[in-house]
Amino acid sequence: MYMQSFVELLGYENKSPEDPRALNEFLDLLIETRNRHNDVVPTMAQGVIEYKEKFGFDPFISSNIQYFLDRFYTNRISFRMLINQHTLLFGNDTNPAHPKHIGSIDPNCSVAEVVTDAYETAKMLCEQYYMVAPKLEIAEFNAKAPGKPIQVVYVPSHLLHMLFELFKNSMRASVELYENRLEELPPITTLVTLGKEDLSIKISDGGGGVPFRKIDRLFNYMYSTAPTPSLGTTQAVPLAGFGYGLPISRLYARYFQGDLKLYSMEGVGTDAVIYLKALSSESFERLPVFNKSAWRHYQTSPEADDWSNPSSEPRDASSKYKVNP
Ligand code: P4A
Repeated sequence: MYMQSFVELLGYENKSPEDPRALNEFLDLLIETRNRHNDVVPTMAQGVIEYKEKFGFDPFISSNIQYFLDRFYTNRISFRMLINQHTLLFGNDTNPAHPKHIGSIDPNCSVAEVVTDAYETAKMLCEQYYMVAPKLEIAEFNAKAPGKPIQVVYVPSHLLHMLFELFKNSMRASVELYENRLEELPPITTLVTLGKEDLSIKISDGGGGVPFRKIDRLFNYMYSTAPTPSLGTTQAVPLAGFGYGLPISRLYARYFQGDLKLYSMEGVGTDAVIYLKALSSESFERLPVFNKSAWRHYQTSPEADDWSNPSSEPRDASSKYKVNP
């Protein structure tokens, strides 16, 4: 797929952007290319499943897969964004629903509106599956311009993707913890804040939390890829996807120099925080580069652990995980 797309797009390398026919064909090619790559995430997930079935889980392979897929999906986010910009700006005149948007960018993205939108969508799924959903409470604190609504130059679809994922997690944790005392189901609270440098969005739930030891797993592609119960069937499990929701959401946040962090307190609940840059001048895109240092990542084999391990002697360098003995 990538070979075909690359070769086809190279066919336009020397064509003039002034030629309206070439421009129209290029537009069609971009749309075709975008469609060809629609199912890349589940396809790669299937690859990870098949690897795990054959070889089992391996911490060295897992860290290489993590490194590779983070870079691969960042690249995909980037060129889908470029394709979307091109097709939206060259395709039709203006987006009737959002005349002020520049392609997929909203120069005045109201964060609280996207929060509400993401919550409502997650709530619908949650109610379909559990017959109930936690309430939402939103608060804003604008430290830069007290009292003014919080806006940012951003891609609303990226923000919606991240928030939707976090709301699904919070709803699932909350409803499953309170299933026998639903009248006590705690609300999900959201705090949107704006400072000089950061625009932060915190989603807090009383869903019982995750032990600290298990937090990294929620972002791990290899660990969280389970043979999905719903592939090819109509009976989907609404609040669980491929398990790639969190790692890919974090890539969306990092793509414009932000981040996504989970702060969980086991026994109580989880705070998920999305950090965005408040200033568009600092939201330049973050892209992987391929160089010696990237290559070294895949070549470096794990040496003996340099921290003590209560259950065994430190593993020596001839371990089974070593790739280049
Ligand atoms: N407690 N807290 C969370 C989860 C549990 C949680 C959870 C059991 C774990 C896995 C999952 C969904 C929820 C939360 C908010 C988050 C993340 C995890 O943003 O309450 O599916 C992947």
